[in-house]
Amino acid sequence: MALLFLSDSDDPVAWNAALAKRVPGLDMRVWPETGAAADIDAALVWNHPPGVLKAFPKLRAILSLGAGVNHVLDDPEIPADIPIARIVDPGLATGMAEYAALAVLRYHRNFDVYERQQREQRWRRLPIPVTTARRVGVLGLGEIGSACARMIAGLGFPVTGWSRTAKSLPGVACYAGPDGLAPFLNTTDILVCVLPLTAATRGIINQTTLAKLPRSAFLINIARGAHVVDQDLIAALDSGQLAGATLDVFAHEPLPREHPFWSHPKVTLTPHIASITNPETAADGVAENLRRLHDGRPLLYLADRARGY
Ligand code: OXD
Repeated sequence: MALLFLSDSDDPVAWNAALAKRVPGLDMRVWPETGAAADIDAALVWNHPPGVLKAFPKLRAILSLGAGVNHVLDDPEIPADIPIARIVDPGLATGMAEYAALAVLRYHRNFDVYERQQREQRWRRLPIPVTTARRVGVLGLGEIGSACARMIAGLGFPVTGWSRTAKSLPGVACYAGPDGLAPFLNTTDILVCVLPLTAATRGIINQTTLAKLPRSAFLINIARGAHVVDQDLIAALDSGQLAGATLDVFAHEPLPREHPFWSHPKVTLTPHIASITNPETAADGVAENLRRLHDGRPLLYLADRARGY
């Protein structure tokens, strides 16, 4: 079985070592040194150049190196009948939840204000807010959203969640569907976006939805940049509707140098590091899918092309 490895950011040496332990005899080829195109059975990819996968006539599976598959589905030239699987990795979900919890606590305990005060050499103590009065809303309740909701609820915050279809999560008040979105937003002081990017969720954080949050709410986006209408977010920050935004993902990455987010005083940004797939924790699932492919069994963690995730 030959596996093509193609990523703009993951380490092929670490992946080869992690997979070789689990799939003896695996022949991993790193793009662009692929050898004969007809040898390749499966591709393990992150941000592949559109169109390149159609060059492999025997390709039978596309495995995403991340939890999201929108980077695969965005390629109009991927063959229609090939299964696409995402990574399900407890380490990835924990990393996302840690990032979300850290950003929630930072706003909750006014560290954004203290960072500004330090720059101004200003000594001013703010009251410590009540944890049980700070309502955190998690948009998206899949594996990762549920991990975020559980970790933040574990810190003592009241947590609600919103998802496309109804979900139930112990200790989390769940809202669903278009009708559930406004009541969810109306009671969210800190909004954490962990949605998959689909046609239905693109631009979901916009002037209308931001206006439904209580005044001076916060946004934490660790899903995809295209969930946010950038100019609407900036307008909400400038008007005071939002008190701050922590952004790990952007419509164009790396974020262009001229983008106003870089210098906006109410924006904290990080370079898409909320979680990074670690071969040591993620290789089990990929190895299992390679074994399944080899044995002709159905793959795990399949994305639904029509749903978009
Ligand atoms: C992912 C990501 O999809 O890192 O896993 O964004």
